[in-house]
Parts: sequence; structure tokens; C-alpha cells
Amino acid sequence: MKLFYKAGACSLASHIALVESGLPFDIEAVDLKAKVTASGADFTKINAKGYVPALVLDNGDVLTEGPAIMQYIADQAPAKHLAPLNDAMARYRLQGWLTFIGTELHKNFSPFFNPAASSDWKAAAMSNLERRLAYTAQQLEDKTYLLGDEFSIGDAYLFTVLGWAKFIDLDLGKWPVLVAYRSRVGERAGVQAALKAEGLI
Ligand SMILES: N[C@@H](CCC(=O)N[C@@H](CS)C(=O)NCC(=O)O)C(=O)O
Repeated sequence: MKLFYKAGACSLASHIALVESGLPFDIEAVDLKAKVTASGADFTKINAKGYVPALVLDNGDVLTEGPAIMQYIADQAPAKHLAPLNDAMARYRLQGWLTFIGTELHKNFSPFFNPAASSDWKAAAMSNLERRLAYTAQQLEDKTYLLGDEFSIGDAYLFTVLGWAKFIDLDLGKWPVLVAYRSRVGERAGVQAALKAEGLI
């Protein structure tokens, strides 16, 4: 399998999932402006949507969309418990978190990385982020990880998006639970390895 990624972008969550899974994989960086991969390939021929992450499987199939990629990885390594088994209620709770992180957190960070975004859009996004992060902090108050005691791909995704707060005027210190959670996840060997491979530490 090969993951196409950009350092520190949402593809980091899939990268963490791959390391945590213990499965063999390669990675290749993408220049998202030029839509060219590090080896010079036209990235739009790999993912016509032009964004990371994209996972090319050993049989040549291409998977896109972070939550789908992460669930695929988790299902290839069931012994690692990166996602509850399909059909279990906990799997639907995980999917709820993946959707919440993707649509309510990740996409409210997006205008801050978009030079064309208006200040009104950014203000609305910031207000959404603050309310949704307060909710997330409340949910994590008595938990080690999003689903309880076990790390899951939801944590890989939440860790990744919380890391973007430092690039925008958003002080995570308002939610000490989130600060503690992020350091806890960040200390995991798998997370450290992915950060190192992306040149982030
Ligand atoms: N819905 C996609 C969103 C992926 C996405 O937002 N990727 C960003 C990086 S975090 C990207 O590659 N942006 C470049 C672009 O859209 O051209 C997913 O969940 O995988």
C-alpha cells in the first residue's frame, strides 16, 4: 500500500493509522499546489479530486476520503483494535466521531488555510470551532480516548486536526482536557513515528 500525503495535513491521520496497524506501507508526499507527487507523477491521475489522503492498494485500487481509508486500514489489522468490529454499536459511534471531526472540526479549520476566505467566513468558522471543541472537551472529560480506554482511528483524526489550532488564532488552552488529550495521543510510539516520518518532529 502507498499513502499519498502532505506533511501535517489531514493525511497524517491515515499515516498514524498505518503505523499503528503494523501493516507494511510506503508513503509519498504530494505538492498540493502543483498537484505533483514527490516522484514527479501527476497526482490528479491518482486521485481525480486532487486532494490528500489517497491510498493505493497493492492490487492498484485507489481509496480516497480519510474516514474510508482509516476504516479500511483498521479492518486489515483487526488484532490492533483500531476500530470496533463492523455491526458493533461502538463502530457506529466511531463513525459518528469520524463524521463529526471531518465535517464539524476539519472543515471549520479549512477557511483559515484558504487565502480566498472572507473574514466573515473565518469568524463564523471560529465560532463553530469554539462550540464544537467545547463539546469535544466535555465528551473527553472522563475518557482516555474518544471511545473509552482504547485508542482508535478517531483519535488519529482528532489529534491531527487539533494540531492545526497553533496555525490559527485558536488557543486550545481554553480546554485543558483537549491539551491533555493531545499530549497523551502524541506520546504514542505510532504517532511519534508518523510525525517523524513527515518531518514534523
Ligand atoms: N473529504 C476529504 C478532505 C481532504 C482534504 O481536505 N484534504 C486537504 C488537506 S487536509 C487537501 O488536500 N487540500 C488540497 C486541495 O483541496 O486542493 C477527506 O476527508 O479525505
